[in-house]
Amino acid sequence: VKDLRVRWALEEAGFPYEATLIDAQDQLSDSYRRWQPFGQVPAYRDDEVEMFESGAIILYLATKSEALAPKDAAGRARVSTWVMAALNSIEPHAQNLIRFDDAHLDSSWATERRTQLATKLANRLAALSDWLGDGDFLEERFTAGDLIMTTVLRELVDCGALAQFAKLDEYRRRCEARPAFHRALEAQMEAFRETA
Ligand SMILES: N[C@@H](CCC(=O)N[C@@H](CS)C(=O)NCC(=O)O)C(=O)O
Repeated sequence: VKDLRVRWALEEAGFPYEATLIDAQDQLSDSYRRWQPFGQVPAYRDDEVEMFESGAIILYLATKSEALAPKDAAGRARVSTWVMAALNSIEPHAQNLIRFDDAHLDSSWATERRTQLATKLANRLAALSDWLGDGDFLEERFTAGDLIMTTVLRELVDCGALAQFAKLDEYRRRCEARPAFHRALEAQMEAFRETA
C-alpha cells in the first residue's frame, strides 16, 4: 500500500507523524472524498497543506527536508524528474504486467500478450539500469527520486521482472537497507497487525 512511500519520506526527513487508517465506509464518505477525490490512500495533511497522490506528497516533503532533496534549484529539478520518471515511465509498465498476471489468463493469445508487456517493461528497466551504471543512486546521493523508484521496483519482485537486472535489484536492496525504510515498513506492518 502506497502509504509506505509517505511513511518512508517522513522517516528520512525525521518528521514525526500520525497515521489514521480508513475503512471501506470512510473511503466512500463525502468528507474523505473532499480530501482524496478517488477515495484512495494515502492522503496527507499538516498545518499548511492538505494533499493526496503519493508522488505529490513526496515532492512536497522534499521541499521541506534536505534529506529528500538538495536545496539548490538544479538538484531539486533532478529529484522531481526522477519522481515523475518512476511514476510515469516505469510504474505504468510494471502495473500492466502485474495486472495481466493477476488475471491468470490461459491461452496462446495471453502468452503472446504477456511477452509484449514483459518486453516493454524490460526495455524501460534496461534503460534505467544503464543510467544507474555502477552508481549507488540515480544521482550523486539518495533522494526522494530513489525513494519512489524503489517503491516501484518493489512491485516487481514477485513477478520476476527484476531477475535479469542484477544492478537494479542491488539498487532496490541498497535503498531498502536504509534504517528509515525499515522504520516505515515496520510502522506500516504494525498498523496491519493491529487491524488484522
Ligand atoms: N496514484 C495514487 C494511487 C493510490 C492507490 O493506488 N492507492 C491504493 C492503495 S495502494 C488504494 O487506495 N486502493 C483502493 C481503491 O482504489 O479503491 C497515489 O500514488 O497516491
